[in-house]
Amino acid sequence: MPLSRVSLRSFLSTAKSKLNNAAKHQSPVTFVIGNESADLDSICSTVCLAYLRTYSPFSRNETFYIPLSNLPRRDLALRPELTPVLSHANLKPSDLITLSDLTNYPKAISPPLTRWLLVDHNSLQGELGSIYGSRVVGCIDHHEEEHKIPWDCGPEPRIVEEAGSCSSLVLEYCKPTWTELGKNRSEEARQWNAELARLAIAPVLADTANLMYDSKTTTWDKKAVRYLEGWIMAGEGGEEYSNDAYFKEIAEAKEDVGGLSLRDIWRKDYKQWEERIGNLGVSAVVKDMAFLIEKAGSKEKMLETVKKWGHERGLSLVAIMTTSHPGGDFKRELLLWGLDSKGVEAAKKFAADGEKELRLEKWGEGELDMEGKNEWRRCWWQNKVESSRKQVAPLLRTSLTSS
Ligand SMILES: [Mn+2]
Repeated sequence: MPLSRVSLRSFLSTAKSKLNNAAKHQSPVTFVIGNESADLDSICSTVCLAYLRTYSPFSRNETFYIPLSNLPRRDLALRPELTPVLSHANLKPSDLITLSDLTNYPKAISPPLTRWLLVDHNSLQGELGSIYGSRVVGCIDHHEEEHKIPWDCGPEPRIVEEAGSCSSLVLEYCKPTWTELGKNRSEEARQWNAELARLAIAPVLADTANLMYDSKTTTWDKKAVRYLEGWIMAGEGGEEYSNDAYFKEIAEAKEDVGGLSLRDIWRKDYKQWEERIGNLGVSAVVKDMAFLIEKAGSKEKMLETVKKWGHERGLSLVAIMTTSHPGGDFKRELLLWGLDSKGVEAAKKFAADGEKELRLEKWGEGELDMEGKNEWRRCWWQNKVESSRKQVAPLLRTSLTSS
């Protein structure tokens, strides 16, 4: 018998108590978990997939999927864009389930009792990965295939496809479920659909710049927006909804990082890869170098915080990728710093190979560049603006493993 549907808010509060019970009694539990950068896409995709899987009318069992945001609770404050999105879904950041809700983290529940469904990544990283990596039962993702998940996932999805947002792939997979649930046209059900759709559409709009970002937007994203706006408009006050206004609201909230410290800005949208030779960390930042320098007080002070961050994370290679849109032009900058001999070698290799591929151009007069014995640093304008971290990080990883 499928479980009967409730609002998103009740779903999350039930999930929280299910999780506590499972930890207390060491009973079986199924998680849906996003990636470690825990951005809007990861968080919204996780909640939507867990919700629709749990209440699927096609479900033959009563599996409850617990949506886990892959970050400690205090880091929710680093995602200012979450607040407006969640509020349209009648949720607050405190309703989300985070790593801080796992008692005795990371060894919360004995691995054989757990099943993990990954969204927005296809390899469980970090401490969770080393403990629960073998318990992954499926994924829906739009990153490079890491060949970590079994090809046959039985009743769970195993989807790795190109799309602007992972949420579009989640929606495509769940569409039959949602359409079936949507046959209930009660006022309450229509409101729940509108709230869920607000959550699902937010990362699609944010990651494709309201479908205007040609090199990122795929058919999945366009189809998702068309489907989701239908549910939003059918909800209360839906006549007034516009994708454009919602996108602007999210984009403005996302860029509101003035209140954060530089260390928080580095760790806000951060990914780390641990290679045999050394660690690579890449921060994506929604403001340009000029903003960061101004915020720090000087170039030296800004660089000092980058170095400190790299050391804190034990990195051989640290990179800061910025985005900005002065006068409406979309721009990218890339700061790359080799912090030890391996990192220096890799950074030089990346510069030699990547300069042409990413159309890198010296930033300013090269005043952020540096060549030391065990350190090497470059800052560029990245003129191939369509390459985000998703494309740049694999190049950095290759230079680290092949140097
Ligand atoms: Mn994503």
